[in-house]
Amino acid sequence: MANTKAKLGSGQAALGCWMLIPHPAVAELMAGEGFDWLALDMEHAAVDLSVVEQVARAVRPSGCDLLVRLDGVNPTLAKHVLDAGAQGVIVPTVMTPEEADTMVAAVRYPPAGNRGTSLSRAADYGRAFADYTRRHNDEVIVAVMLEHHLAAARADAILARPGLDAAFIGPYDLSASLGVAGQLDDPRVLAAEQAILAACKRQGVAAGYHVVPPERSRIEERLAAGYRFIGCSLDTQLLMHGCRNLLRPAGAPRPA
Ligand code: 3PY
Ligand code: MG
Repeated sequence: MANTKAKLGSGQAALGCWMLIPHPAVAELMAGEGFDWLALDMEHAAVDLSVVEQVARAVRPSGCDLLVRLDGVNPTLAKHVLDAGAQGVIVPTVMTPEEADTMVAAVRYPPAGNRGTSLSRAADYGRAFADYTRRHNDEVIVAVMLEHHLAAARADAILARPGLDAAFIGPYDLSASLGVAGQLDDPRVLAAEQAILAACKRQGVAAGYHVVPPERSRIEERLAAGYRFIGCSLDTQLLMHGCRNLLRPAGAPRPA
């Protein structure tokens, strides 16, 4: 079973990182540092399916799980990324229980769902067909992103749907939905986050949060608050802050 699924299912935290740089070397390097999962972003980065497949190859030797953030509530894309070898999907901007159901069904083989079988890379081109097909429904990871205030208001109804491993807050979109894009400390944003966190706890779904600044203390704060599926910054921010720390240790942006 995937490490991330086992941790989330047993009440532990699974720490990952987002990837916007679509290159297997970046994935290999980051996976080797011990993240439980990496999330390759097909919503906001120039990632195509051939990159998903290359990244899937690059991360597995270290036991890291590859998750792919889809471009929306997109069952067809979910099938493609799982066939390429991803262990699961992160679905952005889920707004309703029906959308959650659609995606839970999309990643599972019949009779539980409607994913098509194949002799794909995920099934070792057919050599592992029986084994992969038998185990897959229990092992696939599905996280929904709740990142709109209307989704926060219906979080219990969405998260009560069966088959969800985690609910991930996207703080930027959540703040944008409230008319305060990027103001992550706005009281309305914080209240919506609390509503989602509380619903996660009530419904037994791991709460997730994207901590964007690459600062350990912020990750610790979220862990202490009860979040268990934490995106620890992203490759581009790690690189940017690494450069700044070398050139301007105070962290100031580049002077104009
Ligand atoms: C957001 O903040 O909206 C995100 O999607 C973070 O990954
Ligand atoms: Mg978002």
